[in-house]
Amino acid sequence: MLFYSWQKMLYNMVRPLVRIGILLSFLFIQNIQATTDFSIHPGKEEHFKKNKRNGDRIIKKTGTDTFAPGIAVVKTGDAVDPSGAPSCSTIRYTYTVTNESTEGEALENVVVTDNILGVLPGPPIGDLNNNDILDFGETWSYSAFYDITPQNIEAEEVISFATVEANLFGQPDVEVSDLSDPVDVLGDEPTVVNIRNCKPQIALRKTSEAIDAAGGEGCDFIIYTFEFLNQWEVVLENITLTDTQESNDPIPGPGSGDINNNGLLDPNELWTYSAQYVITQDDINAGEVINQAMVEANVLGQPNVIANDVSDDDSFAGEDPKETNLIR
Ligand SMILES: [Ca+2]
Ligand SMILES: [Ca+2]
Ligand SMILES: [Ca+2]
Ligand SMILES: [Ca+2]
Repeated sequence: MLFYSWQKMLYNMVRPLVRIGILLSFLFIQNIQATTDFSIHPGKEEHFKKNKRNGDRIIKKTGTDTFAPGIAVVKTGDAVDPSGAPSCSTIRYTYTVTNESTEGEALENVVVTDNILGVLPGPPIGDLNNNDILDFGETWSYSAFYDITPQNIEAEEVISFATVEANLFGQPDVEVSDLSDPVDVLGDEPTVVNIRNCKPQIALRKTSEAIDAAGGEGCDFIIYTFEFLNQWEVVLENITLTDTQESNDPIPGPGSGDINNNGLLDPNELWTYSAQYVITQDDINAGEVINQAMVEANVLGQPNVIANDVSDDDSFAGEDPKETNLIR
């Protein structure tokens, strides 16, 4: 959850700054409006004066009859690949930029910046007259793909936001901006993409039986049985089972469980391995053998997205080492 907290913290840090930035721009606009040359917007001087009283509509939607250039960006995200199929590798973000000005003002120098993707390249879809100006009534949309990281998968979600900046057409000093919202042109909330289904989970149980050379209960060998289960919805590959008792060499297997025989640990497959350990005099003197196994795998095609688990002695949930009692 570290990444989640970091994202959230960053967002919480940035949000007030952006708001302060918007406010400062707003105050700045109020000052420059007093001296703005209105010759390029004949008839708008009165509106600017009203605007000075009522504020930028994007900052506070107060006035209904003000001349207030405004802009909004709505950012949505889905964990899909470029074909649109569900994915745990990429998120497609879509940014919808609207001209929220109150009296048909045009906006230029539109720049959309994402906190995880940087400045979005254009051209956007929706510049109907192809003049690079966000005319009143136009809705521009951008899209971009984000590569999901192992940290994102660990956090089970990706939290992000975008900002849009522009200026009133012909007036570089009259700036407008907005912080994105996932739904509402008036909102400023982060976009949260849930990738909980992408988190690989594997669970390992290790049981044992001490036997004699003839196969009955005894102190010659320990037969270990390792069972592990893919508990999530993604396919795992490169499955490696090791044990503290043995060398670091992986234990060969599986003995059973690869139902479709593809060498991959598919969702809900339960693989079973077994290994035999020769009991030593030291073990007998100690009265028990204690050890623990670990299984590790990665998501198919994503070597950096690792699932692993340390064995429990009687369940798929715990982390207790296996104690094999040798006292007869
Ligand atoms: Ca246009
Ligand atoms: Ca907003
Ligand atoms: Ca399989
Ligand atoms: Ca465990």
